[in-house]
Amino acid sequence: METKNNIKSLILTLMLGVIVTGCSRSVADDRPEPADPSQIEVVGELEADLTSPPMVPPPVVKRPAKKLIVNMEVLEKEMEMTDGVKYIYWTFGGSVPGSFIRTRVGDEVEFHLKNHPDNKLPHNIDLHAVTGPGGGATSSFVAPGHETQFSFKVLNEGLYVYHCATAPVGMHIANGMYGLILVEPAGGLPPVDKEYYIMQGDFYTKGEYGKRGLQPFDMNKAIDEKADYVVFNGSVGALTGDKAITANVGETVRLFVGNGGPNLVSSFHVIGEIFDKVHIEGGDLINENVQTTLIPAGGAAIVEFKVDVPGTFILVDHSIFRAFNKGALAMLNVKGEENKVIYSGTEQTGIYEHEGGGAQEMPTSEASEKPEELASSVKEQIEFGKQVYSRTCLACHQANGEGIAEAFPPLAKSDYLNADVNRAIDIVLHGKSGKLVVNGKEYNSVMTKQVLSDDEVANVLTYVYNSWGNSGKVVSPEMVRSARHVN
Ligand code: HEC
Ligand SMILES: [Cu+2]
Repeated sequence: METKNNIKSLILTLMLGVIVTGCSRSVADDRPEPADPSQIEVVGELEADLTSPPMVPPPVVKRPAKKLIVNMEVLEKEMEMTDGVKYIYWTFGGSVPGSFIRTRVGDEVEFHLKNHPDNKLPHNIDLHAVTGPGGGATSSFVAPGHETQFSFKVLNEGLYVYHCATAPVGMHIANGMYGLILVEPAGGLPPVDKEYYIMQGDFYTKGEYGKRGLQPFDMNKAIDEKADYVVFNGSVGALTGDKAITANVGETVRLFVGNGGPNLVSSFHVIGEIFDKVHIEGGDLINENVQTTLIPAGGAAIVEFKVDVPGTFILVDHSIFRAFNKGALAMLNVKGEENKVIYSGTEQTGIYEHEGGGAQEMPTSEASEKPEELASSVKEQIEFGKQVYSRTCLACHQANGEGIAEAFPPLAKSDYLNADVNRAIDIVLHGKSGKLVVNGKEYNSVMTKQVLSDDEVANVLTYVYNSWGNSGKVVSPEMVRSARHVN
């Protein structure tokens, strides 16, 4: 009896021991964190993985709060605003927007801000995710060749803008000094298939949109809020063509969208998609089934949607002249099976002919008045022509000259184009409407008259004729001049 009881209690003790140790181990891992984020203890240290746009670092998922070391370097560097236009950008980490920082609630961020020795100006950083004076700006002022360090506890989840706050603040922001910092909740955001980083910004240059050369910042235009460029990710076409973001049919896409300003608010919209969810202003409140979300200057939003059909989806600021005339246009390419239940191709053509079908004129510009750099060789004609093409024709005839089925005829290997050079000149000068057949396919639409100088027309057509398997014809400004005088 005694022994039996002893054995029984021994077994009980052993079992209890197993249960208790088992429990205590899982308690250490899954113990609920204090509700007050300032009380969350950090476990170990981690160097933050920073990414340049449109990529974002991997999700935090279940990692505990840590001491997170952020190493960020300010770089002043020349980059392209659009074909043929250069600009001296001031950047956090070498890109516009700056490197993406991904944290979680409770992290203790140790921020190291370096100012590269080749830079010309002092800078600092104000992170909207920081609770503290100047969002860090008062502690991070740093001269070229120096490094500064400050720490903050991450208290509020959400998507936040960071920017330089060195005087003149507007100028530092206008030159590209902004980016996003994401604070995930404990356990992370719900998983999705694709995540991207997009940020709008407005730019002010001495020369108007497309004016070639290195363009300096224009303070007066910035004060008047008259932007020459409104772009996603720092330049015209940063996310179009080969650089478009991508997804597959059936996937859920999450966009971290910020607006650096300095001046303009963004009416962010994706043509042909509806946002299933929007974290309004980057916070906790989720709105559903949204067409266009307003993103203030110095604000952000997280938008999520499932892509159901293949195609190219155009991301725009729906203040629409900014999209089609100032650069605020990006692309999402979705690949996969069509779904005719959701969307079934062309059912009617000619919908763009609502203005009577006649060739319409583009509003006049000073294009013909401004002095222009003349091409001195065919090679230069092609080079300059490519720039005209990117600014003027690409939106319709596409980067590869293949056009868009049913809407815009191809210029690549176009039998129509190659058959008659004078007719092509005439089309660019005077526009074209009515039926025409290109490579066996009929088009019945309208191309507006293009307001270009004789040299620009000569260059763009020479570029077109010398690209994508076309005949290699050279169009001279004289040919354009005589065609202009016929009409
Ligand atoms: C707003 C959209 C749009 C723009 C911008 C545009 N085109 Fe077109 N283009 C069209 C359409 C539409 C047609 C067919 C018109 C019709 O159906 O009568 C066309 C036809 C043509 C044709 C004859 C058909 C062919 O494929 O060979 C040529 C050549 C041409 N465009 C060249 C240009 C060049 C060069 C530019 C830039 C300087 C340009 N287009 C800008 C829409 C555009
Ligand atoms: Cu700065």
